[in-house]
Amino acid sequence: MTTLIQGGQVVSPSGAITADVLVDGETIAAVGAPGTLTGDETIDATGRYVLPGGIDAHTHMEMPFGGTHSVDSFETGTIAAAWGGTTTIIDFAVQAKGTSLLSTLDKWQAKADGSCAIDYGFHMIVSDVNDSSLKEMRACVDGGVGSFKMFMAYPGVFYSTDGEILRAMQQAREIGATIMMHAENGIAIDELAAQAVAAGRTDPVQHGLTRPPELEGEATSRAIRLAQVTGSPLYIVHLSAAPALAAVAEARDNGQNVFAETCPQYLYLSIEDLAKPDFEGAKFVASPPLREKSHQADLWRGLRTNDLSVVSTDHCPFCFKDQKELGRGDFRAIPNGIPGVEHRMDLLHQGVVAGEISLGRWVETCSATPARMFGLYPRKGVIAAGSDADIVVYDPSARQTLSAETHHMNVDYSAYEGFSLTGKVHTVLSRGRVVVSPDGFHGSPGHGKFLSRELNQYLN
Ligand code: DUC
Ligand code: ZN
Ligand code: ZN
Ligand code: ZN
Repeated sequence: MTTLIQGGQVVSPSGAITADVLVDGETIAAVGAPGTLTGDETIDATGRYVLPGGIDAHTHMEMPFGGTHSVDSFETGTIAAAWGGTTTIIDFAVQAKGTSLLSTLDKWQAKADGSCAIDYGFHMIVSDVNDSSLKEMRACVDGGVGSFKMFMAYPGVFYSTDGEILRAMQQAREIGATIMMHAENGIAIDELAAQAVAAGRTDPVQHGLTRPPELEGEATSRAIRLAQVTGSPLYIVHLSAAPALAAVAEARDNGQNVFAETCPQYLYLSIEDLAKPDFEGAKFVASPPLREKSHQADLWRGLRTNDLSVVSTDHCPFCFKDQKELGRGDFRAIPNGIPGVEHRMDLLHQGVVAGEISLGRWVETCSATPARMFGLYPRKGVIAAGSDADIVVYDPSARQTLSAETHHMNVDYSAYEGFSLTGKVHTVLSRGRVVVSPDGFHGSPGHGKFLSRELNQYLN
């Protein structure tokens, strides 16, 4: 069975061209001038964009955190992703201290296998650096998991010392893997947070005030120096603040293999949301925290200059009612995370509408670059003959209002409640199958396949 996507503007990092796209089975058979191809069925894309499916390289489905777990399962989370034009997620397998990387990977594979509505891969969170974990990193790479997240925050939980980070980076350098870093100085932050609680300052906004931008900048610089000494590629996750961006830009100017992502929440939300009364600020607790609005212009500039090369969501949903509640009276116990996997493509499209980024840059940061960064290109991230038919037909002029009433994520609030947006997903194909159309969802759990990834395709 072939499907012709007709008359749309096919968007790539270099811009848009009017072209028809022929899908045959699970892959793209041809991209041709309008009217030159025929198919058994057609999808009318006139007046719409035709995009490579979004790749969200940072999600947390069913993630254990602070005695609870994020509320989207691999099933509900990937269905929500599909609704929003994301056709691949890369989630994180989380090593618990005292356990092995390979058993961790097995555990996460078992959660995702048969549950995902779209294709998925994994990064590995390394929280126990020892000889056997370091050795297992190579087996992870061989199993298609070539990126390892470490934490400079959360002492006693995920935290690694500089020495441990150094050892993991030496191994990453050896095997060609990329170290992903949560760069916040957790030792200093925990002290500031303890001081706040001791002084009776326990509201959600304290989460932001005790994690200042300077301590993200400091940790980012330190991670960059450790990467420089070891020669390891480094990818800074969820970059939120101007000092961290400055450190990344300097390292990149020096030719170091340093990359960074930001997330929609840092572009659109701020510490003012964290300061909302009646504990509502808890909805916006994530780490790094939401910043003063003044950082947003820097982040948009970073997206234009490629010092920020990827936009991911860090989707990590906790319900307001029964989970965020855990931190009433002590902000340190609020589970860290904001839901967002469904709205990344739409929110970044607002940047196109506002003239912050180009159409090509939208597709590049949300699909093409994450594909290359995490070894999925050209199978994913591009509309070209031979690539998987992961395709989004996007209506750039449709209007929508975001709300927990209408979203598909399994969480009881929206961080973007009432946001009025221009642009909306029209049709989504996942490996050739129409999973979303204007009349609803047509996918199924288990359609999504595990993606064994190559190494970072940007390494020099
Ligand atoms: N970092 C993440 O990337 N996700 C959830 C919590 C955190 O600190
Ligand atoms: Zn993190
Ligand atoms: Zn995360
Ligand atoms: Zn709940």
